[in-house]
Amino acid sequence: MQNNFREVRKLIDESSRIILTTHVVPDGDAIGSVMAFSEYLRLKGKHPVIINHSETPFNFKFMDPGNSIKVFYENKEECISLLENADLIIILDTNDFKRTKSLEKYIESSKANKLCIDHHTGIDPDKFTLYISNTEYPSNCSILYDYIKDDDEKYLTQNISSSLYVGIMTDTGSFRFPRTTSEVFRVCADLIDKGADPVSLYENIFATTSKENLKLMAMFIESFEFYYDNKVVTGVVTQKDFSSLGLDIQHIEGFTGILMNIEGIKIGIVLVELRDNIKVSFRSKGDIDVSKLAKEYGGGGHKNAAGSNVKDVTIPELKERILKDLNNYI
Ligand SMILES: [Mn+2]
Repeated sequence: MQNNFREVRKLIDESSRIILTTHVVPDGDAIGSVMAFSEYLRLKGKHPVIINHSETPFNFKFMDPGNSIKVFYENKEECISLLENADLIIILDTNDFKRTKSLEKYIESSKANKLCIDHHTGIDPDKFTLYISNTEYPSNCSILYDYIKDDDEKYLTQNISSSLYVGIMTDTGSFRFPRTTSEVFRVCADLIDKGADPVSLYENIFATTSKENLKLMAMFIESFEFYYDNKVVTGVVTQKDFSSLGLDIQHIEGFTGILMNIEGIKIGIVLVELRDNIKVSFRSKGDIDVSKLAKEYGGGGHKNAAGSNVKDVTIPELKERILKDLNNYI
């Protein structure tokens, strides 16, 4: 059963050793969520600790000026002990322990209460003590905005407002994805009134492309192939592409957007070769539900944006399989 804000507040009030975490390769909504919520908890007199599997991507580092986010593999012993001794573990912007990667087994075995606040499909209620899971929200930070405001507007400080703004801006593709409603703008207007600066936040995140990153983008665009009467486009990034430029997965932020900007495209598929699997991102327009397709490959997500990680297959093999499956979608 979906829980309400009051029940969540009570659980937080009763907890003292609180850990926050989010998904692997965190995006703006993930970092915005952990930063905003940890600051809110501190204002409530708590001493939360953020532990993430991944290092914070370089263009979101400015959001954590005190370097407060602990990266699991950098402080393994300490992080394990914090997870084992916690009385509350809060999972934000994902509902799947697997997406916390190296933290998964410690979250699974910890006796702490587990709280999920998230906006993705596919939550397993049995995994959580309490959860707020609402796929209607365009970003997890939008849920946190409602939650914090419902507690007391005074907690919407400039820092918290800025973090929430980043989550909403990035998860709505800078206010152009389908769930960009008038409510999104009402919330962002309020966050700007409370000190979020849309100009500097945007520049910090998006105006940071290096020469190498642009080269990677060029290689990615070079890889485009079109199918189904130019309604489907695929793009590929290989380990070789990454290593030749000294880059990694955090540098492909925004690549799916390039595919979906092409006129007439209904479905975009990005295949990224990682060390031990292939990460596939599915994007679609309108009523085409790619979350079902992602599910067939062991993943999930939203109707228009979903993803999977697939093991023991090459990119050409996987691409061929997916393109065949698309028959049912296009
Ligand atoms: Mn999100």
